[in-house]
Amino acid sequence: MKPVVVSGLKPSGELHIGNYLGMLEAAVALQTSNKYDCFYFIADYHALSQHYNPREKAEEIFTLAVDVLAAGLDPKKSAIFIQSHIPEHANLTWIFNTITSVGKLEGMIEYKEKIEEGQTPNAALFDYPVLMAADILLYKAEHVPVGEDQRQHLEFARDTARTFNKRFGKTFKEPEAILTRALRIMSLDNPQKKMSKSLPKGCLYLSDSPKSIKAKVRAAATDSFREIGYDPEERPGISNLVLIYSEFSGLAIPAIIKKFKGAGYAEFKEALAEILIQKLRPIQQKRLTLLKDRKAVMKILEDGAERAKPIAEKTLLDVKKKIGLI
Ligand code: AQP
Repeated sequence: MKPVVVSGLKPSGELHIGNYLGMLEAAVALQTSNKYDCFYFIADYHALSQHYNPREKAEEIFTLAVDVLAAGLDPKKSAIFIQSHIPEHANLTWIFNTITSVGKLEGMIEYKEKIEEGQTPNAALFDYPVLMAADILLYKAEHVPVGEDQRQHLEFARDTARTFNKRFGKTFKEPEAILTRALRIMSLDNPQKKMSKSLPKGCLYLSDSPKSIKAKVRAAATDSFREIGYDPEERPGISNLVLIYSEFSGLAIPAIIKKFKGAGYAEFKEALAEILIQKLRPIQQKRLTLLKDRKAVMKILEDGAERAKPIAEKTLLDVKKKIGLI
């Protein structure tokens, strides 16, 4: 059996380039390597932890499925499914809740950030890391491609595996992150914050039109220096743009700084917008085709759930035996 890779994306709005560079690109590369059994899911239960409109949720799930397929996830290589179609995710969460301390959950950075952003916390937002641990451990994942912002949650999943094994006997492997570049793409309008679906003003979406890309990049926050440079601490705005340029062009950061020596921010931003337009075009074209074929997309998700379900059921059965329910 190949090592297992698991990761998810929340249908809480359209995908942005932070989701793409932080997670999706790595997820596509892992499935393409043929070295892993990949499970990628649409984290609809996670999305319910934030304020939402029930009339929009089904559409957000569908659009996210379209986005991930357009970005390169391939149902022939990976199981792609909807989290809530496998109830074992929620069942295992409940069991993990019983071995999780409230104090540990209170220390989670993302939870604190969401409250600072003005979200009214509900128990699901608080419990988010436990559901994420269940998502990962249910499939006995060894690797989890996630952006840098999810590192603490992954550490939490590792702790959960350790605690469970210690109490009930060896059951889970401790998963590793695949964070080869530990990317954190910052918001375009406020580079102190990460680009986030819940802060739409700072997002550059995979679906943005060339006109919108140009306008967003032109308006992106920089600083009062004149030269293009890279110093995320002192100059977070321009550094974020240089990083995005590097990721989409494949050029190393020092090479970019050399290339734009003597150029102003306007010229650099123009070039960055062009690269983004070019690189996102094939994804957008595929996206338009998929949007017209709802039935095919939903079938992919059903087939993905069929593949994931027996594995999830087997793990939960084992867990129930270990904890004394069976
Ligand atoms: N700004 C980012 N830079 C790098 N990686 C990022 N990810 C998210 N934002 C960035 C990575 O994208 C993957 C999927 O994220 P998610 O949809 O499950 O939830 P999230 O991390 O909470 O993403 P958002 O955009 O910030 O959503 P909201 O605002 O709804 O909470 C994850 O692997 C994440 O690391």
